[in-house]
Amino acid sequence: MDHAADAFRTDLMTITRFVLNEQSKHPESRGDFSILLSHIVLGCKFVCAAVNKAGLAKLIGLAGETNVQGEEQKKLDVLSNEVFVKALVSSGRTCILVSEEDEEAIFVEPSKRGKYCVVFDPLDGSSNIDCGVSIGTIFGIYMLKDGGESRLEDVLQPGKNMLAAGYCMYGSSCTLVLSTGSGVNGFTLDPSLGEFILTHPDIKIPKKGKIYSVNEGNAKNWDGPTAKFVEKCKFPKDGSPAKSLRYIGSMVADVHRTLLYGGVFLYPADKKSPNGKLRVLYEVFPMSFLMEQAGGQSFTGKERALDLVPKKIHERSPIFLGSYDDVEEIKALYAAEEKA
Ligand code: AFP
Repeated sequence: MDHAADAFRTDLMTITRFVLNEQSKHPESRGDFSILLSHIVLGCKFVCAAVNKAGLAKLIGLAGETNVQGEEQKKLDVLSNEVFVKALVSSGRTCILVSEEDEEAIFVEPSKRGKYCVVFDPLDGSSNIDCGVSIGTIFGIYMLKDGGESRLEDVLQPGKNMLAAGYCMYGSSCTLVLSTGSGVNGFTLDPSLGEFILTHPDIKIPKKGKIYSVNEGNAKNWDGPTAKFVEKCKFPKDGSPAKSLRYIGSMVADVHRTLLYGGVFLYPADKKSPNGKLRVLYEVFPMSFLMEQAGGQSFTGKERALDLVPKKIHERSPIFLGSYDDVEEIKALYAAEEKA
């Protein structure tokens, strides 16, 4: 990409224009999906502004709050959730919402009801807020199964049934990465315009990567295949160079780097957490959807992640996702263990 030329571009592909272009490929479309996405984009802009202000408010004590350790973090979690719930309900296009912040699913009242179900984590990685590390919003969208009454089963669908998934990363810039099922595109918020501009068209993850990303502090509790894979990353026996370790502890940031640079991100099962830590509906599924759409893979240790059928809305699953060849190696290690 020619960045110098880009800085003076006058023909900007905003996310709205991009989504409307996609919509025009489906003449039967009534624009409901585009409206829903525009409300998600609004939520992302709001949270981005709030995240940016949070640090400043703390620094100069503007928030009108006492500067108690952790208070800002809690507030931002709750605020982000409120913003997304309100933005989604007011779109008039949703029927069920599942948020990481709410124990129960939200069933939208009939007068505001639409046909889409949205699962989301409004502010993932929130333990990183206080030190200014990148955090993000993750979302996935399903269609109501049979168009009738909405039921919990409508959000307990395998990830492969998602119509779209994405995340917004609040980092050194605000980046929204989206897939509506035909590739992955990344948009960066131009604060002077207040618009997300297409900056990363058609993202493809490298087939093999040089980075592995995992919380190695859990290593003593890992199962055999995970331990073997990480050992191979550090001490390859085939003459290939060792992989570098990068771990932020904020899934959006770790997955974003993996998507752009290649490699593998894992949050495996361990003896203490047999199902891992990450939540199926609003962490594992959206990120797996994006990985596959970018040419990578996603695996739970047993199956393709997107084939999983969740039984509960806050269910967890182990996850290995990233470059095609790297995940293939992990799959081979699990297959070998099962055979043995
Ligand atoms: P928090 O929202 O509590 O910070 O958790 C973040 C997260 O769900 C995900 O974003 C990270 O990948 C993962 O947890 C990090 O977990 P560990 O701290 O156990 O490594």
